[in-house]
Amino acid sequence: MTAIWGIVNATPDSFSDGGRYADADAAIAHGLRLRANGADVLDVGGESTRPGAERVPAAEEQRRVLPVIERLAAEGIPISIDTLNASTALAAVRAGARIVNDVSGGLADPDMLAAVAGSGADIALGHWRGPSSDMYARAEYTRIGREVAEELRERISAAGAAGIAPARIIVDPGVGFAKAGAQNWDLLRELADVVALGPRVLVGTSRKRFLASALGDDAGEARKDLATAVTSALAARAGAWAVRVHDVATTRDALAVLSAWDG
Ligand code: PMM
Repeated sequence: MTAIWGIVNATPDSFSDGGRYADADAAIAHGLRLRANGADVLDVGGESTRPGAERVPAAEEQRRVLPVIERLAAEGIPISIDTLNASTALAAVRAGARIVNDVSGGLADPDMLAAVAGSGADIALGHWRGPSSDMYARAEYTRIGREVAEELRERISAAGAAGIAPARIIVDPGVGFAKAGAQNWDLLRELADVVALGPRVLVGTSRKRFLASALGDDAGEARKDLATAVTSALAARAGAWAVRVHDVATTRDALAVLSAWDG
């Protein structure tokens, strides 16, 4: 069955003034809830990669994520670290993370692939064409599935050249990264091109902006989570090995229904 990656944001909660320990405690509690709801992996991140997001210094990113990773890994939960920084990836693996989730596929930090190679961790390589601040300027495709697969193939080669064994590689088509609106639906429809590359495929659609073209602009979180469960089940049907979601319980149910349907 398709695995579920639960998203744990170790970013400051702008609605609380509880300070750093309160933020870490909240992220840990959230991770434990997602695990109880059926997450197979917890994906911990300390820097937003959303469109238009500004970069966070690596030292601050590590201050946010390391206590959270240490605690959740100590519970025996498989952890991935969502980062663009090689130094954060290494520190996270030392703290117990088993997978490095780099949405840039090793492009943002020239040291990333070599660092992961030496660490023994698996790596998820995302399809990426540049920083979140201006990624829509690069959202031009003629046949998106094939182009994304081709660009991911280059990242797989680069990871291999850096010494990462093929069995340690996961690829991710990067829904929302340098893709606007309907391009994301086209990409999901053509997911077979990415699955055909060979490595395990991770797909992240959770609460993303493109869902509005199905639901309307005013859909709240609950409706976006339902839409995410549907897109995640469809991605699973199309061959995804794992899906990355905020609301684990809804997607868990959708995957269970898919599995019952398939018998
Ligand atoms: N999307 C976001 C962050 N990290 N990692 C992977 N592997 N795939 C994704 O699609 C992905 C990611 C951005 O979404 P968020 O800010 O809601 O977490």
